Amino acid sequence: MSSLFPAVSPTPADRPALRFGERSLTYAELAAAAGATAGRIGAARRVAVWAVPELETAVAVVAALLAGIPAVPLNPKSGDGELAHILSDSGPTLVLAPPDAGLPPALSGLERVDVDAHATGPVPEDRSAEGDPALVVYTSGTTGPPKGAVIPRRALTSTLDALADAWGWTGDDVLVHGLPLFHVHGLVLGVLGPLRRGGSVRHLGRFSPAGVARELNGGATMLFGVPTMYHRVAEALPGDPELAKALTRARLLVSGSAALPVHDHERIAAATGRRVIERYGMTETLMNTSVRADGEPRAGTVGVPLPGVELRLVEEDGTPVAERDGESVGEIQVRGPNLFTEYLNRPDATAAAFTPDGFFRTGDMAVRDPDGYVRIVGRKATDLIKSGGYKIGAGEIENALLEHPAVREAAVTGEPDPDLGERIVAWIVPADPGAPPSLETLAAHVAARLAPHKRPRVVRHLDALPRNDMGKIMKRALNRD
Ligand code: MCA
Ligand code: AMP
Repeated sequence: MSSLFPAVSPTPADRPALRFGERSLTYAELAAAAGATAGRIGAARRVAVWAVPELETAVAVVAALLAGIPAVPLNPKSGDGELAHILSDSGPTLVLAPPDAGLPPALSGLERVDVDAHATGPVPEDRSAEGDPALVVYTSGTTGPPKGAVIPRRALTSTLDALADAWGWTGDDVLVHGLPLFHVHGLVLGVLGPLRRGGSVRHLGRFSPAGVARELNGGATMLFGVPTMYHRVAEALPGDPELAKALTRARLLVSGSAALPVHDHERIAAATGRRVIERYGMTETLMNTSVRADGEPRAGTVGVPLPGVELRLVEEDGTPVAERDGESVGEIQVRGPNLFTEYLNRPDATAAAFTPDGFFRTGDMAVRDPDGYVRIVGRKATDLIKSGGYKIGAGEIENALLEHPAVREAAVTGEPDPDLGERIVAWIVPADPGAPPSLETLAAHVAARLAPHKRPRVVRHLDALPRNDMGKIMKRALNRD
């Protein structure tokens, strides 16, 4: 039996585990398919997973976890340079992919193993220790290429069990979502979460309010999404009684990855009588806090620390912020079994991320209410942008923009956006002021090099970038006026 997934076994045979569109697997079928795949990757050091939103991705990750081999999920929309970086950094032995997936040239040097979702093989004996690496998930920083966060098995079990406690999450729950499967939200919470409970997940392939309505009206009990998805639900509600009915009957609506605007929270509450629960996490920490299902779902807060998570707010000089007055701001630092182990091949970045007493510095700024509820009020780094729930480093985009011949100088910022939370703005000093590059040109240029969610949505032309005496770009001086 697997200590991560006790329910992934040949019995009981007909309990539903996964459904992607028309295709589904019971627990017995998943055990057989993942067992067969595990048998084919047995000696690998690490495996890459071509993380399209399909059944095979879930089978591949479960197979790797059953085999005790760390999995590196790849965004199938990554640019060639991004893929090359992840492959050289993480050194996977092979890539797992659906049989019909076309893989880009950047993966041509890697052995390919096609995942057969209907193969049969035995579940391997569980020989892993809880500190062993389970996943390597790449996450953007302010500068430089993304870093691989090494997530141990203990972090998966502790975070998922803490969420079960906070949300009353059981094997009777049926989760619906349309999140990508190469990040913690969609993969760990959205696929491994239901499987650890012995419940099931229905993946929409692609998010839409209509898909959410269909599944929640057809027996699903929980919805996970990023705020952009809840914004689109809130927009659709006035004209869609089926959607309103669906949300009203759901057991739990959960938002995360970025702040849910109070306006969207209130619109959903007014139309359905249901309040969306927010939880707060990070690739490096998995989940830290949540509003509890049996607690008060107050708009604008991410709730209380999860069981096992130590959370403190600290000032710039490291002094703890003791006040729970809803006003005193400090950086959130966390410690607990939910934390990652290290950034792969980056001892410098790993050391910088932790305090001497083992707390992880999240970079998120927050206050605490008198009853302990955490409210996130900002972020330390202006060079990290959250757009559609994706974390995006300004530096990566600036480097891509500077490769365009029509760009002399570039600075990237995020600005408020009602749908995406923040939209990416490119501030450009054109090489030829008479022929400045258009938004379409630069968006296509960036989308060809990086994942398309990193493309700018707005371009503004300047004669020069504002710089301080040291020559550093003053991003806070860049604004609409
Ligand atoms: C558009 N596209 C392009 C271009 N423009 N492709 C190439 N060149 C272009 N110039 C394509 C895109 O690839 C995409 O294709 C489609 O057009 C739409 O793109 P986009 O506008 O970016 O998508 P959207 O509709 O605005 O997406 C909104 C979204 C998405 C669905 C909410 O942002 C999303 O899935 N967000 C989830 C992020 C997430 O899971 N974050 C978790 C990390 P196609 O249509 O084929 O897709 S945070 C985390 O894990 C922590 C632990 C936490 O707390 O949760
Ligand atoms: P990532 O590195 O992509 O895992 O993103 C983690 C970041 O997302 C956190 O550091 C927060 O800034 C943000 N985040 C996640 N959940 C929430 C939330 N519920 N409210 C506000 N910000 C959030």
